[in-house]
Amino acid sequence: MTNEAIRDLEAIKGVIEKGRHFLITTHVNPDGDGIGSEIALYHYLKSIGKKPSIVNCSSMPENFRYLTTNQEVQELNEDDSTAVFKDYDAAFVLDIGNYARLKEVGQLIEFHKVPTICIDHHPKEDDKFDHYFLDSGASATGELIYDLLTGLDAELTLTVANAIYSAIMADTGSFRFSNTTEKTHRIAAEMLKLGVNPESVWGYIYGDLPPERVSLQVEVLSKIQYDLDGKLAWVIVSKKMLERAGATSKNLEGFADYIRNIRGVKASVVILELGDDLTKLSFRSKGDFDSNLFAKQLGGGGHKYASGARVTRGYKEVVPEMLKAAKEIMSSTSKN
Ligand SMILES: [Mn+2]
Repeated sequence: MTNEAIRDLEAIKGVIEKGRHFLITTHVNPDGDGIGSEIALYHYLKSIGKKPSIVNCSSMPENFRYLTTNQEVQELNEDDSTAVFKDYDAAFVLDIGNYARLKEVGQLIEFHKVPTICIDHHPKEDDKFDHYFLDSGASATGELIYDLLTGLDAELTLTVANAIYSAIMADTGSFRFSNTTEKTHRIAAEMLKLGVNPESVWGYIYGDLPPERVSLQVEVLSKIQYDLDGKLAWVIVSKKMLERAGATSKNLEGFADYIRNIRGVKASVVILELGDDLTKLSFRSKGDFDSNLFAKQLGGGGHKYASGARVTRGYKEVVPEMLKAAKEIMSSTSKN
């Protein structure tokens, strides 16, 4: 698969120069890359006298709260959304992959015809945005924020550096996934030069596990099932399991990565019960197995080794569909 890159630097520069009040947003259930990228862009826009607002369609993940000093990251508030959205000169949409993952924020952007700029490292799915700064070869959206800011001759502060470094750390599995490149490390090195402390960043993100997460992990790991000669490992996480552990779905972050690491496993799936007719799937893979194709078979998408899908059917119905898709992908890849 070849990488796709569109960098409308001049157009984006023009939008920033002309406007003042900018919306910054990312996908539903934001991750470290989305949040770190938002914070970095927010502080840059502030530093040049603009008025940025970060508004997401879901709440802030606890383990990235250290990147904020006050209420920089807000969750969409239904009451004032109409009044506020009318005033935006443009919206920066980060790390999105698929427009539907913007949920209500996406609908408001469309309704109020806010000009849009997409900054992303997912493959381009459509032409929904006015401008793009997109490179599917970048390890993280944080890497593209770095490119954008340096392209705009921004002076990178320690606050911005921490946010960019955290975004990249989150999406590269702490610099170990296949998306990690020489450039990723060069950017990271520059962030360290600006004063980022890698040990404390890692500690904030991964070294502060809530006990309920660990309880959930114990149960989830005990329920892993194997198929396709041990090449597929999958697990159902029911609402009851979350309740028993006192955990929420946010505590599942990283589980699919962990299960992929089992010897002989080529693909892992975490199947989360969201409702009677709503199931979320997280896919991870390695080698030839394409997670993006896997997710697409179930109406989702993502990257080659990490993807996801939300299906409007109960998990009992989804499991056989998932197994069928896995089998098809496995047999077509083993032929190559
Ligand atoms: Mn990302």
